[in-house]
Amino acid sequence: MAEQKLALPKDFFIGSALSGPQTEGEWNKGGKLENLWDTWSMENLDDFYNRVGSYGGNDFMAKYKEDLVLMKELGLDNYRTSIQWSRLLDENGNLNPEGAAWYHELFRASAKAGLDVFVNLYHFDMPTYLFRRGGWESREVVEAYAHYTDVAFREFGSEIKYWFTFNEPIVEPEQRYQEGVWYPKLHDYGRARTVQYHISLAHSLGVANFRAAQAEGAVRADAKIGMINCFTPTYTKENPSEADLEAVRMTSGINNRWWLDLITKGALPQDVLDSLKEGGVRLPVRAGDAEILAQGVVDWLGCNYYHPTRVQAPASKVDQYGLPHFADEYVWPDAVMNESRGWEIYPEGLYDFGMDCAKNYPELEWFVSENGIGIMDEYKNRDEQGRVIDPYRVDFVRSHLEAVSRAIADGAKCRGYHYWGLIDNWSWSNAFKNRYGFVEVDLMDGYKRRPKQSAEWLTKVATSHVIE
Ligand code: BGP
Repeated sequence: MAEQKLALPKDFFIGSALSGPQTEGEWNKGGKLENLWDTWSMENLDDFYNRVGSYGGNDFMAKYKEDLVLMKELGLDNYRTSIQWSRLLDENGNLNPEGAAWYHELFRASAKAGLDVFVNLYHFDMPTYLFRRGGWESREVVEAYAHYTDVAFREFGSEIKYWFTFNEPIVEPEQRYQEGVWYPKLHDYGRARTVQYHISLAHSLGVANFRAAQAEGAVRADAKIGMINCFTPTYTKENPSEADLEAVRMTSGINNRWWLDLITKGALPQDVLDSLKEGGVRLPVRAGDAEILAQGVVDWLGCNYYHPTRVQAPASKVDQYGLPHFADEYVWPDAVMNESRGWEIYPEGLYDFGMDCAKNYPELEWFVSENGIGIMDEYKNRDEQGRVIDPYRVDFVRSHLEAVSRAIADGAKCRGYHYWGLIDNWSWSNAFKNRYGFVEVDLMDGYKRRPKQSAEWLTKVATSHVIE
């Protein structure tokens, strides 16, 4: 007998996520100011794969009309993008009319194409002039972000229904301040936590501004505010020691619970704060902060899911700077890897996330806000018509959607799924190395779009809600 195919609820939405800095291009046109990606590209282009810097995105500002039609043709009803702070406001925090006009035009064209737009306000794109004033280490920048959100809510409040304060607020602390991967490439656990704390305040001020603008009628009455983070369900060895479980508690505490508590309870997890304090990490807490954080409760959540985290007790409890080190990586011998990206493929993690929410945050509605697979040298696998042949992409999405379907059946309040990068786009310092799209972007042919083989499968699933 043929195996029963799983299905997704009828009102479950399927769309795609993208971001302003990775797609728009025109980095210095229309009054757009430099952000850290532009600055890093200018300072050291060698840090970017094939020396492709931030400047071009995937040419979305030139191609958005055809891209929107393509999204719709492929069966999607909505997509997420982000407003670039460095495009919307000038250095004095005033509206840049050309930047505002672009986003109005994009939202108008999206509605015309029959697509709902989910708008995120910050996607790792710190304006450089604010970085020079301290970036997320500075309260002044937290205030500047709050002002930016207020301008955005009031400018686009009648057009947009789904708003998000941040994409993956855990990533800048880690990549820029802790792991030394992204500009300014620091290795400082304490400064990373300051950044994390300030982003939490910024998020909460943003939510407060949203509520105020909505109460005044400047934002649609049916609009919702959310946050998007990359959640990494955290596992350790079989038969773990107490110390291994402790490593899980703190790793998941910093990456996952910190944000889940903030957005559902308006407070940060006390056990995590206590452990940071014991480890000598001083957060820049001021009187009145608890009241600010209390305003951070959202209407729903986006979960970006790519891979789990596996940890074990650390060999040493301090790093080379004397700061606390809570966990070492655990290499699971059975892990299936996406070798191009170095990320484990583990669909069950999404099911576990759903069950964790159902148990510990039972009121919280959420959706999968990013999920996808980026593959290197994909252009080499083509059929006679020149189409990229990418069965692994179908396998990846199918297995993750199946995990979602099972989670929903078991009580998860998961409302939809956005694939990361329907159309290939610029991936930070990896540039165009790993391709995520169901649609290829040909860099040798004016960023031309060409659906890959997997696109047919996506359309079937998106329109039938049956996981083929
Ligand atoms: C997420 C980001 C996206 C996107 C994606 C893929 O962390 O929100 O911006 O880039 O990951 O990762 P990468 O581009 O690093 O391969």
